Amino acid sequence: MTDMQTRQSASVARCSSAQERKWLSGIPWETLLRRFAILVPCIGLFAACRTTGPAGAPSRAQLRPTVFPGVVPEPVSITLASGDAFVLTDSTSIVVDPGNAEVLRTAQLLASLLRPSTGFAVPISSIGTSVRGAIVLRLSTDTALGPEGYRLAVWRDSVRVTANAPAGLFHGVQTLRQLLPPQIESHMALSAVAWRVSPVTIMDRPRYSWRGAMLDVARHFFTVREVKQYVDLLALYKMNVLHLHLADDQGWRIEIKSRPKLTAAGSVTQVGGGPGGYYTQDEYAEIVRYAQERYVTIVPEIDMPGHTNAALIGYPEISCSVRPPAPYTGTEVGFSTFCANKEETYALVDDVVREIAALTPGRYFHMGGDENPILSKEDYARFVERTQDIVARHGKQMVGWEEIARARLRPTTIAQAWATDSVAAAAVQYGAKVILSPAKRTYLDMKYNQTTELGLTWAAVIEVRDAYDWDPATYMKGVTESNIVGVEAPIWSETVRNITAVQYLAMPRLPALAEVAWAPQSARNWDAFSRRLATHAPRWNFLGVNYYRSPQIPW
Ligand code: TNX
Repeated sequence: MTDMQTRQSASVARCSSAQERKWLSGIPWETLLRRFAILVPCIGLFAACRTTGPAGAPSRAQLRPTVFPGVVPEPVSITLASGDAFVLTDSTSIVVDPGNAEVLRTAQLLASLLRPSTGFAVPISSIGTSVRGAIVLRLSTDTALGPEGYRLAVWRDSVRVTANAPAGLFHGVQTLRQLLPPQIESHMALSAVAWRVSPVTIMDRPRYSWRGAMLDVARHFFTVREVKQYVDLLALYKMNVLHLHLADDQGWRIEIKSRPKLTAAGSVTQVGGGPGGYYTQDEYAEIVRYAQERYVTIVPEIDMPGHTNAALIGYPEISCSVRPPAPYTGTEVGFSTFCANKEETYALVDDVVREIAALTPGRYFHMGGDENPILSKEDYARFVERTQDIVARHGKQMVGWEEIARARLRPTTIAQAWATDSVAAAAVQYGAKVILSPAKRTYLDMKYNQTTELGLTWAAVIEVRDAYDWDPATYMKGVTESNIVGVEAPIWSETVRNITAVQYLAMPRLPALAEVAWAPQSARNWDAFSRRLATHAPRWNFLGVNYYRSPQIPW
C-alpha cells in the first residue's frame, strides 16, 4: 500500500432515526430501576420512606426526577438519593490528608476548577477539621476499587470521595465535576448560578486499564500548550493514556541529544509545507509531568523501521528507502525504511530509545512497526526483535502496531490492532496483550459523514454511534477479554492542523470511546448514552472546546 486512499474502503452503518428528546424513553427497564433504586420505594411505600414530607406523602419535587446525572463514562453503579442537594458556598472547603502529596495535588486541581467560576475561596484544610459543608478526598483500603476506582457520596452536608489509590480520587473528582452545573467550567465568576449537586452515591471502576488516545504530532506539529489542552479533555473522560506519534516521514518531533541531526534536518516541515517543529527534552518532560498530574501516561512512539523519511534526512547511511531521503510534505506512506542489517541502524535506535526512556516515567515505548512494504519478511522480523531487545534493555515494555506480530514477540509486548481482524490474534499466540484501535470504530481522523470537511475516509465514515456501539471482547476473532488491555482512539493529522480541528474530530467520539473503555458492557446503552452526552455540550461551550453537533445526539 503506497497511498492511504488505497487502503480498504468500508461500508458505513448509519443511524438515521431522529432521536426522541424525552429522556425516559428508550432507556431499558434495568437502567430505570437502577436510577430509581431509591425513588421507586418512595412511590410504592409512602409511609416507610425516610424522605417523605411531614404528612407522610412525598412532595412532587421528590417524585420528579429533578436530576439527570449525565456522567460519561457511565459509572458501574449510580444511585440517586432524595433529599436536599449539596450546595457550594463561600464557606465550602476541600478536606484532605495533607501528608499525601498526590492527594493534595488533586485537591489543588479541584480547587482551581471551582475558584474561578464560583468566586469562592475554596480553602484546602486537613483531615480532622470539620467536614460540614466540605468536599472530602480520602484514601481508604478498599481493594474492590482496584488502582483506579472510587466511591462518591453526595449528601446535603458533605461530598465524600474515597479510593484505594490517588488515581481513583482524581477520577472521582472528574465525576463530581460532571455532576456540578456546566457553568463550573467558566473562567469568569458567575454569581447567579446555584452550585447544586443532587444527592447520589456512586461506586465506579474501569473495565480496561488502557483507555487511550493517540495524537499524531508528526504530520502536523502541535505545541506544548495544545497537547496539554488535549490531556485536559482526556482527563475529563477518565482516559489515562496519551500516545504521541513523535516521528514519521514528514517530521521528527523530539530532541535526541546524541543525534542532533534528527531534529536539525528532520523537524523543519510538515504536511503541506510550513515550519513543523519539535519538543526540546525539557518541553517534552513538561508534557509528561502535566499529564502525570492528571493520571495520564504519555506513551512515546517512534515509528520504525518504515515511516522514517524524516530521520533519514540527517542519517542517510542507515537508509534502505526506495527514494533518497529529502524533506517530505505529502501524505503517501510506505516509501521509507531503515536498513535491518546494518549495525549503524541499531546504534541509532539504541540512542533514541535510551534518551526517550530516560524521559519516560511510564512503562511503555511504542516502536510503530506499521506499513513497511520494502523490507523482506525476515528483515522486518529481525528489526522488530532487535528493537524489542533494545527497549527491554532500557527498562520499557514494547508496544507496536499489529504488524509486529509477524515477528517473535515477548509475552510482555503489546500489539495495537488497527487494520485487520486477524494479525493481532497472532500476537496472542505469544502471550502478548492487545490494544484495540480498529480503524472503522476508533480512528478519529475518519470523517463523520461524506460532507465532513476535515478527515479521511479510507477506513470508514464514523458517526458517534459507530464509535460507541461495539464490544471490544467480541470484536476480533481470536482476541477475547483476557487478551485485551484496552482501547485507544488515534487521530492522524494529515488533514488536522491545530487543536481546534482535533477537538472537532474528537468531540463527541472521544467520550463515546472513553465509555467503551471504562464502563462495563452491561451498563452500556446507546440511547441512554446519547442523552447523557447531550448534557455535555454546554460544558464544552464553557471550556471553549470545539465539537461536531451530530444529528444522532438529542442536544
Ligand atoms: C494509517 S494506522 C496509518 C497512518 C496514517 C493513517 C491515516 C497506521 C498504523 N498507519 O500512517 O496516518 O492511516 O488514517
